[in-house]
Amino acid sequence: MAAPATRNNARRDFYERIGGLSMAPLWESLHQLVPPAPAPRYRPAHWDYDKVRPFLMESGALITAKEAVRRVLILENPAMPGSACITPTLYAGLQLILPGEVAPAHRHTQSALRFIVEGDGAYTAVDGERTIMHEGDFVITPTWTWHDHGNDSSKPMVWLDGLDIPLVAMFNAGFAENGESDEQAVTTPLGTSDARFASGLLPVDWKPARQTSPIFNYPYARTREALQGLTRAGPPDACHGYKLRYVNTASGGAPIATMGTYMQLLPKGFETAAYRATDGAVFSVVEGEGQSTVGGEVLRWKKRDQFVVPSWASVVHKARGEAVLFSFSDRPVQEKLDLWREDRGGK
Ligand code: GTQ
Repeated sequence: MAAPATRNNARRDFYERIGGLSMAPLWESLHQLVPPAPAPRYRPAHWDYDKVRPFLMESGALITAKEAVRRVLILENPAMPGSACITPTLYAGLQLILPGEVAPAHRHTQSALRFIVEGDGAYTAVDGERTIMHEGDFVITPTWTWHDHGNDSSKPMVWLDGLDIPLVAMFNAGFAENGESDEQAVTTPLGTSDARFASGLLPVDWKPARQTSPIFNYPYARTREALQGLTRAGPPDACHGYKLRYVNTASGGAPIATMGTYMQLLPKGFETAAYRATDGAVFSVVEGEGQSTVGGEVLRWKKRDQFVVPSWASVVHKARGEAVLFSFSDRPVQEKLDLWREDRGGK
């Protein structure tokens, strides 16, 4: 072997020459390409609704829902500027729709979830059926379904949009098109999906045509009741408190193929045991206040705040009074690929 300086020069020269053929030496980057454990390049972050809401309302005066198509303030991970991502696989935004407005019909291959943060009575329509939304409801917009949103109530409505935009972009599998009219014709009466699919039963000969749940709206009233029931049924889990996952009753899997959705109740004063998992998750605070220590960083939250926990970051939640947290992540995708892991800190 030559002396180190000569050797390094020879290597640099070699890298330059193979670079001309669009090749690179694996040995210079092997450790980063195949890290010993997840080393996410995004951060924990928190959006205080008291600070966010005035900007949302200001956006309402700047542009109509019709002109904007979707009047949304994107929640972008501060470590990924310009990416429109909250995690490398997930998109999140807060959508505002004012009384009398319509966000015109379109469809895309990206799947969306709506989690209602503020307001009552606006609707979203999917393939000819509307659902009226209330705070805490979780509503799905399956891949490639026509959807428009409207607000026939007298108050602004704000919801958290969760989409698999970055994941679909990674596959370069995105398609989109606009509807012929702003509002879809209503072809299915209000409450039809709920009546047919939402009671843990399915019409006897019904067969799913796709992986998404036949349930359109998972209303908060039922979710809350389920959580309350769980508190009476046994002790809280050390890492999660009382945590439920939303389910596609036809498959047992997640309601949306690409995004898992969860709701958890933390009893008054409860502090979770340290926990980490490979799915980075976006949280929306439904009730109460508290704090989450995420990779050593303390995020203090209260009702209607949003926050993000990166992959493999250790998290400890602590509720002041009783608190309820909604969250979503790419866990179903990781599970399908045999990638998902968790670390319950030995508990
Ligand atoms: O409501 O269809 O936040 O297409 C981003 C893209 C919402 C929607 C977003 C979208 C939508």
